[in-house]
Amino acid sequence: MALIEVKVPDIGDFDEVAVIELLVKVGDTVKAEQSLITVESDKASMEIPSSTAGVVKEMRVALGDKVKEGSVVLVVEAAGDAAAPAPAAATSSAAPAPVAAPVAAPVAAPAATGPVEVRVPDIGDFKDVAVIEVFVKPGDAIKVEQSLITVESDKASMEIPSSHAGVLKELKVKVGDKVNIGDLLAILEGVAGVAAPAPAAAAPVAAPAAAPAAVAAPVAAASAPAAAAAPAHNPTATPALGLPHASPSVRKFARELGVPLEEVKGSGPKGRITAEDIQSFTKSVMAGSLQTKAQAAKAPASGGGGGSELGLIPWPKVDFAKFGPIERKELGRIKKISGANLLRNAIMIPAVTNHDDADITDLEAFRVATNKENEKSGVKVTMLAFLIKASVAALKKFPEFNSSLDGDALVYKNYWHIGFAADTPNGLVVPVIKDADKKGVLQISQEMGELAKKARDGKLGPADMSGATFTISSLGGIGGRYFTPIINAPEVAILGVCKSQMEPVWDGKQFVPRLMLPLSLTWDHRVIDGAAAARFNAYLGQILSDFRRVLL
Ligand code: CAO
Repeated sequence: MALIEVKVPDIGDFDEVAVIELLVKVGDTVKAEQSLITVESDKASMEIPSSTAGVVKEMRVALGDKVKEGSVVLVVEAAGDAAAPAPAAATSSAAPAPVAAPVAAPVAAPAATGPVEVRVPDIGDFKDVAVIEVFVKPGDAIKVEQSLITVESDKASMEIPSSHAGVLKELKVKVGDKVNIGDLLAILEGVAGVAAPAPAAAAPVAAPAAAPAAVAAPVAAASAPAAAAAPAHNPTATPALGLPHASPSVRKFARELGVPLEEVKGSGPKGRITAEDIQSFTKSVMAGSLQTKAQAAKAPASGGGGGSELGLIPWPKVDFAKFGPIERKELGRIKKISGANLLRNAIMIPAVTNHDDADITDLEAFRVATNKENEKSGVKVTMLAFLIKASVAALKKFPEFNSSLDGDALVYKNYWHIGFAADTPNGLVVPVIKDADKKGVLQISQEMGELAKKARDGKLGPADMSGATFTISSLGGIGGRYFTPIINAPEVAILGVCKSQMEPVWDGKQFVPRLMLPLSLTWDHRVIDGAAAARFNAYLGQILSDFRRVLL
């Protein structure tokens, strides 16, 4: 089968027009007259149709390329002998009639002496084309060639320029009106020194009779193709390949902002996209209430932003099933919510973690003894309750750890509500012991037990989980040495605790066995300095090693 170059036909006055849309790609089967690309000048856009049917083998133009009559658009393998046009027709060179864009009046025309009528120039075979935009209003000072309105057929849109300069006295058309050649658009009042064109010059240069073999003519080219140049033009056709309806100025506006037109919902007649649609689309994307397809494609499978807003490379997309059997499970509600919060806090807080050890030998002995004594009461005193009490003492000594950033100000809180991370079958939650400073270790232990049970049963209410000024995350019952907990914003610090163990500690004379508790304090460097963090940890360690200090 023959390979045929499809070329840009005679598109009239247009020279070096930009390719703004590619409507087909390699491998597509195209019909004769199917639109292949859209080109655009500063005043009009038009679709360039195929001169032949077949399969696209090669694209010879890319977005942004400038083309003119004779430029090869693509190479098609003809569908069959019957469908393959004669070479001359296939290259489109013989196809369309010379056409011309609406041309404004020459400036040097005789001066106007009174009101001047501006009429629809010869726009080729266009009949009853709809006015889709009106750019001017009575009182406006109009320049020669200034666009007054945009008209649109189903394949092309074009702006109609003024043939005269003057002040717009009366506008004779409105959006939705259908216009034809010669229709009165506007009445201008001549202004001093303003040229009025000779009637003949006001109309664009009409296209001569069309060439007969016009299959490759730009269908309804905005530059006023001659009648027979677009024989297969279907006035009832919907836009080709779902191409959005938008005037050249709107397309330009969208391109300037990087708005993907095909994703904008048009609010104009027949779904036409207006400048306002572009604006509201942009606003929605900026506000985060809308994602473009490109943004969505970059998002990780687990949802949320893809990091593109941070200039990160896209999240890796791996077909895990390629490497072995897999099972896919949706994240639970708590994981989804906490995940988003953790991500924000990890990214937005310049966090540093200090690790330290506290000698809790005596405290643990005291705790065990207390629990023995209180066996009958049913309330078990936990190490975490002591940690909460000790933390309150440290927070009181170092108040910035109990604060929150509010813009450029620091809000110091004169209450001490301590959150504790609780592991539940559904995920991590953080219930809060309110007014821990006013409660004894026994009461804290009891409340913690109740809150931890509520957490496991999924019965915590928002009030149980709000208002914390500092959080403790204890993995002590599980194991591990140190970790780096993530701050629970808007708090500014969090204490991570791991499993205590007996260690040989040098007492100045000898190694003695001591129960050492690993502490990991993460703090917000915008609020807290490293020295303060080290002091906080050291003070906390002192309290834990001799709990009587809490009373001081
Ligand atoms: N070192 C050594 N042992 C410890 C310890 C420590 N720091 N802290 C607690 N333990 C031991 C206790 O002695 C107890 O042992 P026994 O059963 O022998 O008495 C056991 O661990 C359980 O401790 P506990 O009943 O006192 O519970 P807890 O106060 O430590 O923990 C709670 C309660 C709700 C915090 C816990 O169940 C939990 O969910 N922890 C996980 C928190 C978490 O996931 N943090 C990570 C957040 S970041 O992802």
